[in-house]
Amino acid sequence: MNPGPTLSIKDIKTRAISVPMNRALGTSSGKMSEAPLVLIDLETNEGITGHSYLFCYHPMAASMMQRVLSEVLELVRGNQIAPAALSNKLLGRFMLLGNQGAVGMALSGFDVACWDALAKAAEMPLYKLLGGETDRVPTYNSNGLSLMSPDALAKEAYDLLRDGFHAVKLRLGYTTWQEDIEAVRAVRKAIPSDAPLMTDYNQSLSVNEAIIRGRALDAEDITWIEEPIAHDDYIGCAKVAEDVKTPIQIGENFCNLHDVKLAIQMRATDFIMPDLQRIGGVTGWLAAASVAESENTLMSSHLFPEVSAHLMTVTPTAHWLEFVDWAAAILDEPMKIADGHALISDRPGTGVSWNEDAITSYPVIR
Ligand code: SMN
Ligand code: MG
Repeated sequence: MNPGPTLSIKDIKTRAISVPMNRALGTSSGKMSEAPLVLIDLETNEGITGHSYLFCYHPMAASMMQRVLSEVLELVRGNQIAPAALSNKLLGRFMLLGNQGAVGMALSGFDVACWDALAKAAEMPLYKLLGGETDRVPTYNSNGLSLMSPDALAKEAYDLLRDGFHAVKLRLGYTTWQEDIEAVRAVRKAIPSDAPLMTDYNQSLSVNEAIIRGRALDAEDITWIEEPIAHDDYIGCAKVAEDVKTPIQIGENFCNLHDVKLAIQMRATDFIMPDLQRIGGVTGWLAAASVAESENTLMSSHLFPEVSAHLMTVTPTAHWLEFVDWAAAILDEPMKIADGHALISDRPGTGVSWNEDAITSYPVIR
């Protein structure tokens, strides 16, 4: 193996743009039709540039994350790219402020760009550098299926299974449980009977309501019920998981290893799905995957399919890759899907690199 040259940090450049979503995401807590993204270019003194992107949830958060990254540059300029050591140093520096939210997200984006640069220097795709073998991972289409009419859901579910997908995720949390069931049945009818169907409440229910709705969903052949209640109410989540047969899925809001460990040990969830940008990038993900392994807990990903796909190949309890196409328009090689799997490209690094013409066509976030 070519260990590649030692890399040192020269500069961190960021740009914030707003990319329209092909299908709006309407959840029980509002509708998003644009993806606010921060693009990170980590330049090294050796001429290799690491790329990553952040999803900001709200355009306002873009400038917050950019600000954190400019502070990170002051702390790491000239340092060797050694992600575990850098992550330790930066988490320590921001400990008193708190490493959740925009701070933690910016640090994760930095970590992912570091790993991209390292894999490029080693002239290997990231999954190979990490010890992975397979270049394809099972994925579900998580675009669309927002809260809408049963007819619109049926049509969209059918459309989402074109282009090689075998599984989809439906957003729930209508005013009544009967409407939730109606939505599930509309989707079920439109997809093959053996197609896995995930559901997501985006934290909209009370514990009691989650138990009522979860029990109703138990008859509907659902792969998981995601975030039925407030994500950090692990006591409440454990009550729901105890009373509902369908597996509960949480994790997109885990901010560190303690969250992962506590949620699993409190039986707050059956499965976990950490988010690359909240869990600490590649470095944080690998640690979370090892907790999931030791607890025999199936682990899926949240957003960022391009990089998460690499990580799923080295996640011992890997379950499902969440696929969204929100960044596809600005990538020069968007992910390919075939036969229910995401295909990882053999390019060195994470495979994330920019389509500069496309980027200039989208509004800059200031
Ligand atoms: C989600 C993701 C990103 C923004 C809003 C909601 C959703 C998911 O919870 O899991 O896909
Ligand atoms: Mg979710």
